[in-house]
Amino acid sequence: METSAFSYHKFVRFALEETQRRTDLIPLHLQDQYKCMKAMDGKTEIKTLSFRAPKIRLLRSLTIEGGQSMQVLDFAAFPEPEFDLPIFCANFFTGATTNIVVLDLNPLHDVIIGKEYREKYYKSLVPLGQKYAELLPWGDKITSESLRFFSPIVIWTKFASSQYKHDVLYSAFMDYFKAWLELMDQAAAETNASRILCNCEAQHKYLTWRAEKDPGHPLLKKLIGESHAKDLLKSFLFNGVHSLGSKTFLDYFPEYRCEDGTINKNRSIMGKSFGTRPWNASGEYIGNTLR
Ligand code: BLA
Repeated sequence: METSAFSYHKFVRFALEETQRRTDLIPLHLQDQYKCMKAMDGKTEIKTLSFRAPKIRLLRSLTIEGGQSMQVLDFAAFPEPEFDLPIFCANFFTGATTNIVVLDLNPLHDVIIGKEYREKYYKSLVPLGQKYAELLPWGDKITSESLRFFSPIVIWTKFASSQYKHDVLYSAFMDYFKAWLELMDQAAAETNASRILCNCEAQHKYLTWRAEKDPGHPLLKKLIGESHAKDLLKSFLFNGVHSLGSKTFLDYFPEYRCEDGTINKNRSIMGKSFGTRPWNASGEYIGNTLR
């Protein structure tokens, strides 16, 4: 019998300790006013942390603790633009009845058409992905727009809260994060200016997408109100969206343009697809063509 609510804090503690063992974490104090805040319901607690390190532009974590009814972890690590490293991404939503999980090393560059980037970073990690894809099976149909940001080793899963899969999730999180740190350790800084620019733009496109369309926004707005939520998204969660590039959401994703020039409020234009994992056991893309 579980008496106390499950918490994601140990995930954060593990990640910070593990990073500290390998590099120098420097606190960033971004959004210190949100370090620990209460949601408008007076109960739910939101905590944030942010750091940088020599190869890491931003490592940040957001946890939401709402007792038995809700636990959320949003943990990410973004490389400095001199590195084409993937973006570490852990988004775990635990509600009273269901869990929604995305765990991935989100690719900075194409892994669907070409094989260069895929082989550089994912080839050796495919067995790890296979192991957890069996334990945490493909979660249901997903939007094509999200899939574009996922790698061959993405863990996309949903499970009932009664299934108690959190131990498996914790070990997946630890293994994926250690794999990311290993890649970071080995990464050499790019010196070619046009490649650095290309990394910068790819990261900016990713930030622009998530700052506008992440599925957690409505809940965040409900918890802390629209203006705090927007501020948290742009200056904390997806920090860099205003500094790494100057293109707008509609420059990157023109298909979202409405006739009056505003951004289509829908999260997806293409709709949901991919009822099964569109990557084979060698990490090759086997889904239909993505735009
Ligand atoms: C749902 N979160 C989802 C879903 C995905 C993600 C794929 C399923 C809904 C869908 O099919 O679109 C996560 N999607 C991602 C990630 C990327 C992506 C990580 O494209 C990266 C590129 N989730 C959070 C936070 C909250 C949260 C911070 O990360 C809450 C504050 C909640 N996620 C949340 C909720 C849902 C969800 C409530 C269900 C929403 C719905 O189905 O409409």
